[in-house]
Amino acid sequence: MATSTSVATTAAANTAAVTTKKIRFDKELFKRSVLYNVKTLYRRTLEEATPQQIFQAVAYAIKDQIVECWMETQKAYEKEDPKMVYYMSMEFLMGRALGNNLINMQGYDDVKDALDELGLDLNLVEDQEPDAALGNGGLGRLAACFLDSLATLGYPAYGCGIRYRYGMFKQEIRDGFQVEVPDNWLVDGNPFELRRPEYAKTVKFGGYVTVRHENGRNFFSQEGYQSVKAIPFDLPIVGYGNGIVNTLRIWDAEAVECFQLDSFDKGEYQKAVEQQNLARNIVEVLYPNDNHYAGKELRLKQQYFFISASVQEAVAKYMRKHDDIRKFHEKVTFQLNDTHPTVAIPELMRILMDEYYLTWEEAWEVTTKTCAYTNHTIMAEALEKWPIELFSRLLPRIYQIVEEINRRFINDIYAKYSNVPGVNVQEKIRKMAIIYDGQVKMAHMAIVAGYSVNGVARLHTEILKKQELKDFYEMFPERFNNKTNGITQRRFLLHGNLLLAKWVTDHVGSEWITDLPQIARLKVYATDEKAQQEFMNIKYQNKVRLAKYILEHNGIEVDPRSIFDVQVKRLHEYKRQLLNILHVMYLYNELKENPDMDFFPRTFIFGAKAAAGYRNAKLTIKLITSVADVINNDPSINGKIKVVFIENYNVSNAEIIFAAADVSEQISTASKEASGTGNMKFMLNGALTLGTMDGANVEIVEEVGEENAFIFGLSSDEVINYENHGGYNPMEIFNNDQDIRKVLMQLINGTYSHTELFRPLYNSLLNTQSTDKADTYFILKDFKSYAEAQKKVEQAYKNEAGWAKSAILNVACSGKFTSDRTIQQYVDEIWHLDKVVLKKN
Ligand code: 26Q
Repeated sequence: MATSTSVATTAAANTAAVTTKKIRFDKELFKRSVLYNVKTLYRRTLEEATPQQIFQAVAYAIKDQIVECWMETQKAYEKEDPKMVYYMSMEFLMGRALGNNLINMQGYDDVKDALDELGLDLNLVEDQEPDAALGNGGLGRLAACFLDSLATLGYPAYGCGIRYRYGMFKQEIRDGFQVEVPDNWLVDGNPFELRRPEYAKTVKFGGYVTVRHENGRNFFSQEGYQSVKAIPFDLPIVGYGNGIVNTLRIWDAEAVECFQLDSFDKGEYQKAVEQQNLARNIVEVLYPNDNHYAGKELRLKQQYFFISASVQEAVAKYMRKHDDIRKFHEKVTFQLNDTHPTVAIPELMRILMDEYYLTWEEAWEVTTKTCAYTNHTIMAEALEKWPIELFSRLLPRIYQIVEEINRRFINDIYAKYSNVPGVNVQEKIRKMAIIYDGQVKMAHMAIVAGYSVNGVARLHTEILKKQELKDFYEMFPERFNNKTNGITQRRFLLHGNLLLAKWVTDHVGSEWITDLPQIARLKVYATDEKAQQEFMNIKYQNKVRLAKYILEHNGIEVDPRSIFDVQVKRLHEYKRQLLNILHVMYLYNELKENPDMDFFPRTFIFGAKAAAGYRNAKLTIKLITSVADVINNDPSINGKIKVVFIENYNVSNAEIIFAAADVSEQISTASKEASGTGNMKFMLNGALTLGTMDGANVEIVEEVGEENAFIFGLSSDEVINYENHGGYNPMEIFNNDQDIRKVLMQLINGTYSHTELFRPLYNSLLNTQSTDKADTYFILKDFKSYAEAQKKVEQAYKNEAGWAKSAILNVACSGKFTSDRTIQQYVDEIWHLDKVVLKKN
């Protein structure tokens, strides 16, 4: 793919054309390479090889091609020495690599043909690859989309993360309940990864700190600690059609010393076993919590483990080329994906002071110019607060540094506010301190020690500034900025929806692949009858594909002519899957009472994983599957409603689901969903949004027009206003609305299960038993408005031309929501990187 190249960096956002490099695909060579790989890896012929072995052979053949460009790119970075961004994240929800790499190498069709000639189906080969599910949901998938955009735009970037032995659990539905099954994604080996033992680092935990005073300053040293060796594995991130290949570096843990087999000293042996166990535990499994903080010691170990290794490597790499560590921030920036990687701040301070002997002031100058923080939530229960006892025991030197950051920050608050009339400075300190009430508040540290704080959608950033982080915004207004999320159209349209991608290209050319706003040229086709029919036909074929998937996986038959109404996302009370299923129960009641009513057939599709310990979330899954069982098996409604719960929602089946959706359910309680990114994937695939004015829905509606979406419910201001006045009284609604009362009673009267199973859900909405607040997510409050919006969906769908028009306009107006735009804004407004262009000689 690459020939010999020269390099040039260009100013950010400038006009220099990126030389398009297409893989020079040699079909015969590729076919020989696949056959050769099957032979050398497995001692088999193609006919004897298992499907998994064939996948491995194909993947290795592709990797060989990627490696050329990977080396070229890294050589170019080495030579040009551009500023780099390190995207630090506990999660990278990459999904499968093979198809994505082929798409970005512009080799998908060629490889498909070559495999055809070998009698192989590329789709089936792709299906053999396990998802790299190293993430929970939105935050992790965002990191993956960002890496795709960084490579495609030609920006020098590293992703830094953890090589979990077990990623996000596989979800099985047994007897209607979620069962978590371990995801042993590495069993067959990962053909795309490269182990790099030459870059291993040592990470220290526990022990105590000694101080030595010499030449008028203190020297700190951690003693009596336990060490873990961090070994990096590199994964290639292929840019689209530009020959650039960036790196995602994920760290594995190993014991520092291996067993001394000749050592029968009991203490030594014990120590070796302990170190082995410590190392194994750290990277064993991804915590499956989404938007919920769990103060687990192992989680903090994971955080420090990959951050210490990544920061050490960033510093070492910088020092290989430069001699003045005081200018580190000119060549390096760290983007912290939520607070999870925030120990990067004291870790960088530690290295600068304890290993490079900078003064506090010098180290602070560098650190605060290096670190930037992205906030992904306003939900109080998701904020990380570590108990001092745990934090200081595990990271004694790091804790000292955090204490000093806190001490100095409190002095700053005091200096700024102690003489301001009307300001209670003690109150400010109580609210803003990094260490308070026995806890270390990671978000406060990330704001105080960074140069940028960003929210992930306009509304979210405004709420941060006006409510959650108001005091910090007042103190550091220049640090706050918005970066509305985006998604990569290359995975979620070009790869996930081949039919629509081709249709778009046939109508407006292929520029949209790297310049999504060009897709707006489709607007003229929104009212074109032929285009409408073609569009609806493609949607139908994608619905047939999903119906087939559902039949295979769920054994449920669904009608592709019905409205596909889809809610796929993590299960959380604030996302209100409960509102959706209660409405289904209501519709079913209507239909039972009035079998001849005018009703357009509807398939309600859900997909969601619940955190393993989240009772109400898991019960909601059981409610959905129970309602599905009753409704799907009731012949009296003639199949007018079907309810499907898709097992194990993940990146791979998401591509099939988005392509087939008519209606995109984005129904979070206003103010709670920071952005959402699924909403964008649906829009790009021509689904209409049924949603609240929350997160990025606000901006989606702004782009496509309210007439092409279905908006309902309380506004974020109304929600926040209720919250500030002690909530609202759902009992009033229950008492006055017959329909709602009937549905709620069905939760506890045995309609869908024995009477007590769903009692906790009933209680969460009404709470007749305790003094806890009821319906904290305003489900009953928004119910009527939601039901009305759903009625409008049905009316709109009956007008096929009108629906097609709106759907095409959704595709056409999705340009803003590419992660290419988001990344360009990070580059221009936060990171200030230069593009690297590979030029053919
Ligand atoms: C924290 C501490 C201990 C264990 C787990 C966690 C943890 C893990 C994952 C906390 C939060 C998360 C994930 C949060 C997340 O995915 N947030 C979503 O981020 C998206 C990208 O910005 C937004 O679009 C979504 O609105 C937001 O919910």
